[in-house]
Amino acid sequence: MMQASGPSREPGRHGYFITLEGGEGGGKSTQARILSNRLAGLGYDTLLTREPGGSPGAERLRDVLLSGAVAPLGPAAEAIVFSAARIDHLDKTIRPALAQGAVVICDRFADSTRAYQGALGNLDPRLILTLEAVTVGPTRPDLTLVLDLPADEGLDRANRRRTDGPVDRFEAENLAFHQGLRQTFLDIAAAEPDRCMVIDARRSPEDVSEAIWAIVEPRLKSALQPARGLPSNVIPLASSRRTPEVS
Ligand code: Z5A
Repeated sequence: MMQASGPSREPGRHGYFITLEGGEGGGKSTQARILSNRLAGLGYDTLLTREPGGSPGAERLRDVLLSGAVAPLGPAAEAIVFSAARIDHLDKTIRPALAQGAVVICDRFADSTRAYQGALGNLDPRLILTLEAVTVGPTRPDLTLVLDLPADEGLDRANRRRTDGPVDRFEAENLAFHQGLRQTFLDIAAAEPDRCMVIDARRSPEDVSEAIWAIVEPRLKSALQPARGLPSNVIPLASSRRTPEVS
């Protein structure tokens, strides 16, 4: 069990919160898995999770969102449903794990709402900021890894991965949408350079994972130190867990 240090952390957060973001097919799920396995191998408590989803209630909303059933209601409605899923995910999965000292690795999070529904959906930024304040509050990621590659390469990868299933609601958008998405994630990273690191995702999975490790390792070392003792109400976690949906 590790314990977080640092002056400006969320009260009760003893772990470390890492999110992976970016456009389609950038390798987020692949890299989230590699990072989680690497950290678990080093003895870190890790929790690998994803959005939309990551808790039973949020997984049900995931099915609805990716089916496209909410799309006709417009981007504001979609942003609200993604946020509803996030509330459940944070309450049931992320915050308890952070309170217990885990490294939480989440495949997509609130930056995806900013990008997909906010920028690409032309929503008033004040709505996105308000939703984020209500849903995420102080549980902001410590580190966000933005996996960046040209939109056409990402779509090619996603197409190759798909065997015979249908495209989901977002994969079905055109190339211009995905190019705008890439730029939006780069803009988010530029606006928050302390939190966000952009990774060139055109390289091999092994090279990308080494680039990620070079960023994560020193940050974790300075943020987490061995716990001196756990409060009596904290149950130590197994060394590595995944929300069932990403197992
Ligand atoms: N969404 C939203 O609109 N608002 C929100 O608030 C949130 C989400 C949270 C979730 O879809 C959708 O919800 C998503 C945004 C929207 N849009 N879409 N579509 P999802 O969870 O089903 O999938 P995704 O998050 O979009 O994942 P992805 O972009 O499709 O893939 P990825 O995770 O980035 O990549 P991957 O699955 O690891 O790899 C893709 C393929 O490339 C696979 O065959 C790999 O073997 C291959 N790969 C991976 N890395 C490499 C490298 N380095 N080289 C070559 N090939 C590679």
